[in-house]
Amino acid sequence: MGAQLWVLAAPWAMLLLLLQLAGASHVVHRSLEAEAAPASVPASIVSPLLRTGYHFQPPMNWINDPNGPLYYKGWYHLFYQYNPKGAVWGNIVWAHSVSRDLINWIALEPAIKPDIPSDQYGCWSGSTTMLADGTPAILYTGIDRPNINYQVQNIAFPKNKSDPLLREWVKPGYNPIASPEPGMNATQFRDPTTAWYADGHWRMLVGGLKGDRRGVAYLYRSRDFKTWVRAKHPLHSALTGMWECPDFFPVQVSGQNGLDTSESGTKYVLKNSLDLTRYDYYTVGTYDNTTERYVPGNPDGDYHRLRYDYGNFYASKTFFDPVKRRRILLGWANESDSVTYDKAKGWAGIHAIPRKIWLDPSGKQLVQWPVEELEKLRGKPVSVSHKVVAPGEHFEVTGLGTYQADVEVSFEVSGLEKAEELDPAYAQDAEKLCGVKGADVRGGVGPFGLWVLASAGLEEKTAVFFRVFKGGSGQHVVLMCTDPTKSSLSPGLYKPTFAGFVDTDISSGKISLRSLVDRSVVESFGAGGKTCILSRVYPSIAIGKGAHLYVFNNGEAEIKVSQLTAWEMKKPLMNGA
Ligand SMILES: *[C@@H]1O[C@H](CO)[C@@H](O)[C@H](O)[C@H]1NC(C)=O
Ligand SMILES: *[C@@H]1O[C@H](CO)[C@@H](O)[C@H](O)[C@H]1NC(C)=O
Ligand SMILES: *[C@@H]1O[C@H](CO)[C@@H](O)[C@H](O)[C@H]1NC(C)=O
Ligand SMILES: *[C@H]1O[C@@H](CO)[C@H](O)[C@@H](O)[C@@H]1NC(C)=O
Repeated sequence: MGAQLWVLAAPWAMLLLLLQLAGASHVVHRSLEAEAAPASVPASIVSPLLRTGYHFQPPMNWINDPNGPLYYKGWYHLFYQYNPKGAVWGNIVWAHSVSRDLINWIALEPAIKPDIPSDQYGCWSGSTTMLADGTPAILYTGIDRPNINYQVQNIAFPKNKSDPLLREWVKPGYNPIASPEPGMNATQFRDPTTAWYADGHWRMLVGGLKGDRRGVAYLYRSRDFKTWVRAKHPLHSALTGMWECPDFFPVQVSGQNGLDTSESGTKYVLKNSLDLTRYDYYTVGTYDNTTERYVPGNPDGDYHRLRYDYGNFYASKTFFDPVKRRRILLGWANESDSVTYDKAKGWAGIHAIPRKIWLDPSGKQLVQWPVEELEKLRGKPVSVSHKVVAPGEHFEVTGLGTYQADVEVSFEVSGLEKAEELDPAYAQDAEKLCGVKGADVRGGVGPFGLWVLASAGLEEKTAVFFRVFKGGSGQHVVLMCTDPTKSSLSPGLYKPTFAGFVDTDISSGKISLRSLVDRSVVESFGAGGKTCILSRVYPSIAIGKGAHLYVFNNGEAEIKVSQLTAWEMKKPLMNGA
């Protein structure tokens, strides 16, 4: 209730409410409690207490990729892959939501639905581009024949450019604007990027697969945004399997500001979603606009090393926000329960909290941080400072509802000499390392961190933690890990440990962690956003008021919490849910 009052305090929220009352929302309200679950589905799974509160989602049904985010005449627009008919993938349309702040969302009618020959069997992912005269254009993948996912690229424009909500889109008769050519795999040709302009030409990428292993970013050029011609060679390719949802953009070498996709940068980022692993990998490199080639800075790490998120995060897309001159990353997180559970719940899929991204001063990787607007949802803070956690000890953070919270903590470790030796067998594989050195395996320096969504008796807990190792040549190696293996007593859940290394200098002993806890999601940012891990968990007793928050230290070295601040999070407007 408090949250509702809060959002209404904002003048624009009144407008949003009016829009919703006026029927702008296509969504059907229904009570999730009213659903009777099949006997095989644990009652907690269908409980509204496990439905995320402040992460993006429609009121019901299946969602996947974020599509075509953009800012237009005062509104942020987000389109997304959506099944209007159920909680499993299928019948995909471009659903459409708008927001003033990237946090409170209003659902509109779907923007793109199958209704022309070149998209009649599906309207799949794509992007928006702002043309020179201020017209936004959508490029997206259409499926044009039944029973075989033959993929072509289409274009759509707003019907009424004066409508800030961009409710209606028209598809010109010259669609499709790109079709598979001989030698290209027609079922592996999708997800056009935002186009960029240079030297009289627009350019855009389409993801593809050559042979059975080479992921490809096909490059297309156009003078008029209507006739597109494929360049002889792709912008880039690598032996990784199919590249879905490519994303290509310039970054500033210093500071946190972003660049418009058409501005030239000294450095560029090319991200691809690897269909084989179902994770998003990126490289930082250079782009030569005369040879039209992208060269990753670290060829060894070409699409194996850096991930936006080392957890459950896929098919992401960025856009440039001209209001705050920042680049924002949106990504999809699927469920980690079963299809039977999803059907019983009536919903599946959420989006991660929008993250501002920028290049780390090292130039080697990106840094990510939840958009500052999220902080408007914070309630009264609870703080702990200068608290020592002895080896094997833990303490509880009380005074707030921790099932829907934002937790920021700065740790100080001493006794780095107690760090365990890093087994070289795991030196390149954080995930395996976390698999053998989970939160309950006693260590030297760490594991230390948070137990979130934990039950009072600790039968259930999701651990988000760091663990420090001695690497070669006297360097320390920091592992960040989310361990959900004890997250739930419910059967039938997917509970992998997720982990990434953190490229930070731990010699000062300082490292920070932020965790966004939201009922069935834990989204964490290590060392100020250098390593991020999103995990979906479904506790059975650590739900609602039964959820507790602890700081733990399961290492031999003492840990100090220099500062911890936790906020209970309010519920924003979420598409009428
Ligand atoms: C276009 O949108 C504007 C702003 O919402 C509205 O005033 C106008 O009536 C619309 N025009 C048409 C033809 O629908
Ligand atoms: C296209 O790629 C798919 C997936 O790897 C493969 O099964 C199929 O045989 C390929 N088709 C052609 C014509 O190469
Ligand atoms: C091409 O790249 C160069 C070097 O980065 C840059 O100075 C130039 O502005 C770019 N040209 C265009 C048209 O963007
Ligand atoms: C999300 O669900 C898990 C468990 O079913 C799968 O293993 C992942 O591949 C899937 N992720 C994506 C991006 O589809």
